[in-house]
Amino acid sequence: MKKNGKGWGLLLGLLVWTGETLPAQNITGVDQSALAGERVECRVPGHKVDRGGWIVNPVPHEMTFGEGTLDFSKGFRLDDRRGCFADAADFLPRSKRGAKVTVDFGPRVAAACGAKERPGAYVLRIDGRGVVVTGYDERGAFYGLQTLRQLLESPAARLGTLPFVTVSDWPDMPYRGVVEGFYGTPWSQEVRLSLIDFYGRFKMNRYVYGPKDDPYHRHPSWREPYPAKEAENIRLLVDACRRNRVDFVWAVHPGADIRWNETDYKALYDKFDHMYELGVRAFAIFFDDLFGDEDGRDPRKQAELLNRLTAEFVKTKGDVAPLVVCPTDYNKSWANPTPEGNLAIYGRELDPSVDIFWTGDRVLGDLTASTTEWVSSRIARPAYFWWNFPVTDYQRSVLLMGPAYGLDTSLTDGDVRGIACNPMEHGEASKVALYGVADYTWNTAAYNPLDNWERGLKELMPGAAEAFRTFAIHSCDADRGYRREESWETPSARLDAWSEEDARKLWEEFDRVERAPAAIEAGCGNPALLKELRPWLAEFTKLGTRGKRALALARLYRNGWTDDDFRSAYVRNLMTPAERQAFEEHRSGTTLLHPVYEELMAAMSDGLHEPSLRNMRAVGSFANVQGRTAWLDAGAMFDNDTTTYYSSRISQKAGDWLGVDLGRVEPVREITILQGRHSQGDCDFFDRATVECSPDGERWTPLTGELTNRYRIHWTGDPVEARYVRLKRGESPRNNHLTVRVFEVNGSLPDFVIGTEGIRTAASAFDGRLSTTCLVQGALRLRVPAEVAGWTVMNRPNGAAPARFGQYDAAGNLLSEVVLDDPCRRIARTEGVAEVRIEGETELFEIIPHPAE
Ligand code: LOG
Repeated sequence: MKKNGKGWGLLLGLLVWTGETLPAQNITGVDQSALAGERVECRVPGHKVDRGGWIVNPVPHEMTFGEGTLDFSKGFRLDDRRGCFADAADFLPRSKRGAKVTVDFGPRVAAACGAKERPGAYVLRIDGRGVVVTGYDERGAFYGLQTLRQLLESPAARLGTLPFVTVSDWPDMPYRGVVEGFYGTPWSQEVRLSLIDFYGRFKMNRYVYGPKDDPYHRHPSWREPYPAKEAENIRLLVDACRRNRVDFVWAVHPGADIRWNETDYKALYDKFDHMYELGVRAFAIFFDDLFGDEDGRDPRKQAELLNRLTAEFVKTKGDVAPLVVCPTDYNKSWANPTPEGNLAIYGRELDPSVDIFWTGDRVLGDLTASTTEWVSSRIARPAYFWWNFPVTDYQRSVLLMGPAYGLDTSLTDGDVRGIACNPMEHGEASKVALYGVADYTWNTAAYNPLDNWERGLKELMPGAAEAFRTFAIHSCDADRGYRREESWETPSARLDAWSEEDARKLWEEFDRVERAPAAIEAGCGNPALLKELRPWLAEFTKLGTRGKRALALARLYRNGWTDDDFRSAYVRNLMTPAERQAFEEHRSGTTLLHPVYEELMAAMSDGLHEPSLRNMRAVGSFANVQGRTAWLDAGAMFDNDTTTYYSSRISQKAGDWLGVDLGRVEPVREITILQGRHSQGDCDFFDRATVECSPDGERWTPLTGELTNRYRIHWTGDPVEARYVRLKRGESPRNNHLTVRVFEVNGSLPDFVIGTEGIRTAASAFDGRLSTTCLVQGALRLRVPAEVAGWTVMNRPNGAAPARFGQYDAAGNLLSEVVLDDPCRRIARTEGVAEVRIEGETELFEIIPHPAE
């Protein structure tokens, strides 16, 4: 491959940010003013806090450090007064001569040391005599031990001493934990066990088991007992929960096919009994997501069932927790607000012991004072908040690794019973969010989302915390649904609002992005977590690489470099359809990093446009038609793909039109237009429209009469000499947007294309869009009109066997041949050529036939 000195310099520039000023070349069309890029404001509440090396999560309510330290270099001697913490205290290195650790609980001892009179409260005292953990109850003592464990695991404990300290602590909300309530692959037994330990370690106390894809939880098999193996697994989960002082709540979802009769009551009772036999002591019934006219939706019948089970099952057994129900109206946007609504009926008729789930103002929503007030005034009790975060079942292509925020810190247990957090199907990765939920529900007023997130990342991946943070900060938003802050520390970059400083920072961030996955692979230390992250990490590296390159290219471009070496490097940095698909399946950087790449590449493609025989461009009355990034959108009308479309993004009005500029006058024989995002009842179209054409963009001739309510418009007729074709809006009260999927003139292909054997999406090679490709596995044949002086061919060379560009005479003799082994080739016309053939295998981004001067 031919490379001159300039080319090497350019390629080096793609690898490192040299910091040197580039020599300006012929600067064209780029605004050179050094404006700052747009900055992203972080709206995550909170700030990082220096905790002096002593990290305890949830953050304790009261923690008072004294003078002095306790030496534990000889280990510990456990005095387990009630004999129930041998397991829970196994983190203590034991020795007879070690420091004494006394663990006890009960209202009497708790009162003596000033512990709060509240379930789960404890006091932990460390002084010269040793360590004393006193719980108000058994769980309180267990929590005190968790605090002790975390102090020992804290960075500051590496010196072999603990500080003299008194911790007085208690949970604010009675329910703290998780609902496994998502659609998709339920967690594996290993992940569930690992999570249950995690709940215990961070003082969460509830695991509601209700995976939508467990057939024994829902239809068809909710009535049937679990088969032996699954039953044994549940038993093991219950045991693990008991060890971790977590209530295992088994949920059933019978609504889709339940009949309100004795047979089904009995079936449910027996299923509960079967679960009771497996050790389950807490139950929930879900009536969410019933969208038809199922009998199961009836709130009165639901309340009757819960009341009867409360009386006949819960109270009779004596050791079963109050039931929990998820109503059919589980969020405000779907709820009937009236006294006849589901919630008000529960408020009046449902046994007051029963807890009621609520997801907020929407399915995916914040926990706010207004939503808790709204619901509790109807259900006549505080709701149990089902938080649909970080669940991703509505957008499985992302991981939500950002801070847990959107939780009002002024709420108390009088407003809300607590949180059941609905996580991702990726249980290990969900621990970042759970670390936050644990903290919020325990010490609500002091909850500091950003600080919690910083601590959580270190807790979960101490061996690669920085790299994990880089991955997490760019993996926060799903791009739809529950919108989250993402990439808030990274400046953006735009070609027309360039800041050298921001561009450098962004380049450095892309560099960290590129390197983070390797660091995570090396330092993660949790194989199960790594397994979940891996598909995203693979894409993350690639995102970093192409982002760096796009920035380096943009910098050169701004200095006027658009020569063939530049074009080659540019084409190399385009994504193939396969790469795009892989990215779409495992996305990160959806709000900033990837859009920066897309926009820079799109903006540069404008400058790489060359005079072509066929340069289809969208034209129209809407401002975004000619806009830089919208050019990509408008181009979607020419890409032969009916799933992509141009959208005006603003209301249509009198006089609007949209059309195509063919670049030269051609005989127009056929026009196909597809309006709307789809052809069934979409409102984003001109419901009255006329097709017109023009040789100069000024004098227009109608080709059709006024067409009414037509999504698909097809015109053929005697050829008309025209350069412009447009769809013009007729008079209509409609003010929707306009979307157009297809705008084809003379078929999707230019008239000089004469053969497309073994070619997929040939139009993409002529659509003026470098982001679309045409797959060649055969021969693409082009006629060579007299006015063609040569071609630019942009392709992704097939490394092993590059395609060939052959020029043939009228008799079919090969006159010249060029091997397409460089992404950008400029080829001159050979004397006597009549036809061009591109043969072999390649992905063509664009072929541009140049008209002679
Ligand atoms: C489902 C839930 C799902 C979530 C997020 C509830 C009560 N039910 O819209 O299973 O994981 O949304 O997609 C839900 O939230 N329904």
